[in-house]
Amino acid sequence: MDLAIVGLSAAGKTTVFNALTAGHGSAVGGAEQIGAVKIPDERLEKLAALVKAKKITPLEVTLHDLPALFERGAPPSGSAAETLSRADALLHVVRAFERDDVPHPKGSVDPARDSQAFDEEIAFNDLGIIERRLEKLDITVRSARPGERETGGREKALLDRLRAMVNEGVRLRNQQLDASELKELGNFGLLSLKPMLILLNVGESDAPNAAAREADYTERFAASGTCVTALCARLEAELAELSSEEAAEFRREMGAAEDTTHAVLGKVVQLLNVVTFFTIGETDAHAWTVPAGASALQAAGRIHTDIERGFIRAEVIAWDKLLEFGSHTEARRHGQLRTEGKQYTVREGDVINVLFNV
Ligand SMILES: Nc1nc2c(ncn2[C@@H]2O[C@H](COP(=O)(O)OP(=O)(O)OP(=O)(O)O)[C@@H](O)[C@H]2O)c(=O)[nH]1
Ligand SMILES: [Mg+2]
Repeated sequence: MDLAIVGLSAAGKTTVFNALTAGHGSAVGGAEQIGAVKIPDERLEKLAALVKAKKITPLEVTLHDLPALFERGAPPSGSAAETLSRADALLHVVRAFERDDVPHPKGSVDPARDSQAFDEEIAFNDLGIIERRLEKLDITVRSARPGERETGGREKALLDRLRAMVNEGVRLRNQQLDASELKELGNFGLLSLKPMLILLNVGESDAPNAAAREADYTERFAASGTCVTALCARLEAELAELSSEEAAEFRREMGAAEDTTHAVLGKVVQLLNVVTFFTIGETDAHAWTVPAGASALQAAGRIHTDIERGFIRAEVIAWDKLLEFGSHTEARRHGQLRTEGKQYTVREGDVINVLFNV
């Protein structure tokens, strides 16, 4: 899962990156930093303990700390544009902290304004992409053979529809486009299609009220493709450098919520509309994701293409059922270990063992 951190300059993007990665980023080209964060999962830890797995592989999010986008109206370019097009979601850091020694590029702190303005920037950016693609299509369709003309016509109809929506101020990420349409749009790098987590970066004195701010903004901005969270990035970045006991003590003193950074990552998973499944064995207890609605065959492909190719059947059990029975053997004896075929729809928390033959 790839997450690009975006927002105005001095919004606190790098501070958020440091808070989430505990300062473990590495510089890549340009002004970009990259860092991986593991998402702790209690279910996986319990399963690992059950089978005494030597290794635990939780879900991982790759974070990209980018420089401010759309400065002086220029669209993203170079490595930033590439990172954005590959990102599964955007983490939009919106400044809500006041600080005289760190000027806000717009002269005042107004998170609702900044959030709206950023959406307008990406809408404008995407309109440019759509227009250019439509112009090109127009030329190819006119000179195409009948079969190709039909495909081109379908794409044109889709782009015309999107253009109308973007023009009306609709945020495409909150629309239910169907999978084939999304696939068709996959290569264009439309930013307004990316799910977005809006992160309100509140000041230190506001940290105890973060939950209330989050609730307020959730009501105003959240939708199917948009989530909201609030935290004080500077405080979290400092806490990330302490031991967990010290950090907990500090949080109590500050009146800050527990484990804010993990909560943020949990929201990312929620936003991406994926389900988590597990494979467990003595060597590795592993968490994986597939898009919601994915089949057992797709899950097999996530693990390894060979396993997908040689798929015979899958043994499936819910993680808590497995813990309840204590082993696959016991679960099978009680008829709780199910045998499923390729078409089975993976459920959240399934423990899957794919039997395959290559
Ligand atoms: N008081 C306070 N200061 C913060 C907070 N978050 C960030 N800052 C400060 O704001 C300044 C800018 O933060 P950065 O994290 O560098 O912001 P950025 O968005 O990465 O900025 P650019 O990369 O220059 O676009 C730094 O001096 C931070 O210490 C916060 O939650 N509270
Ligand atoms: Mg920065």
